[in-house]
Amino acid sequence: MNILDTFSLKGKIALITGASYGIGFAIAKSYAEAGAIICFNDIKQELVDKGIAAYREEGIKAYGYVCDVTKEEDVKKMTAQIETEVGVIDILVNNAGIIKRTPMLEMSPEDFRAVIDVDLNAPFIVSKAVIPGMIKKGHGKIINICSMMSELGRETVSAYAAAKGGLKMLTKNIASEYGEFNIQCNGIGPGYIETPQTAPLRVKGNPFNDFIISKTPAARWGRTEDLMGPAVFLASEASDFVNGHILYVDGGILAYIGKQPG
Ligand code: NAP
Ligand code: GCO
Repeated sequence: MNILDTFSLKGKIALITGASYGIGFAIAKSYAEAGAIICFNDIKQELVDKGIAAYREEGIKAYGYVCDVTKEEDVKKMTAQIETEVGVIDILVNNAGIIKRTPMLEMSPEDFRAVIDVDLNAPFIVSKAVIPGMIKKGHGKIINICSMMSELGRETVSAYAAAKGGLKMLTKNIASEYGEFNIQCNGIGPGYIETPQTAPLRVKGNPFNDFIISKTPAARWGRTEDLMGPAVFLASEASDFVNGHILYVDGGILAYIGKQPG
């Protein structure tokens, strides 16, 4: 087999959570280009409809589902619907996520819990719903969208960092527990990427914008396109012996102390 064939996702059924736009949409697009059948969800019907239209504009017939990934019954129903309408899921990307930027002492336990619920509990819930089908099929790929905050902290993102740090370890645990069933579970740790989630950080004059550029050897914000190749690699046979790994796609932030003054 030609080495490039091992990167093909032809005929694979992929579920990308929270993928009406942003990073999830870009990953879904790359999977479609690699031959996969795309399933995605969002919380609101209007967003699912917008997502289906956006995929159609890219020439992709995507299957969209309204589902709050924090609700196990919703997730079980969506998984069963996909298995009936499309087929058993081969590739799961736990992408759906939220962030609340509040100094910890001002953050309510409810807000802290809300972030943990979407960013950590939901990947557990969705993976739990999808793994049995992967075991029956004899293979599966789970990719968890981690973060720089799986490794680093910063002011105002205590809940998000706790969730993404936990997601790194959940990734390693799923890899450990289900590797024997030919299921590989890995993470992607995006750097600072231009999406709606980081839009507040990129507004003109926000010093954080220049700070991130000074901390990134690539000297730029990441683009969702930068994640497409790594995501295809981790979803394909090319990574069948990669398991429990977090692949940081960050332009070098984690390797760099930051631009020297002067
Ligand atoms: P985004 O633009 O805010 O999109 C997040 C998506 O998740 C939206 O479609 C959102 O739907 C959906 N979502 C949120 N809560 C949900 C729930 N309970 N059930 C179902 N869907 C839900 O975020 P993004 O920047 O694309 O980030 C995607 C993932 O990458 C997140 O896990 C984020 O933590 C991670 N990440 C982002 C960056 C970055 O720099 N952007 C870097 C590292 C990691 P609604 O629109 O309905 O809320
Ligand atoms: C923030 C940003 C980051 C990015 C990303 C970095 O407020 O620091 O939102 O958390 O979203 O997770 O990898």
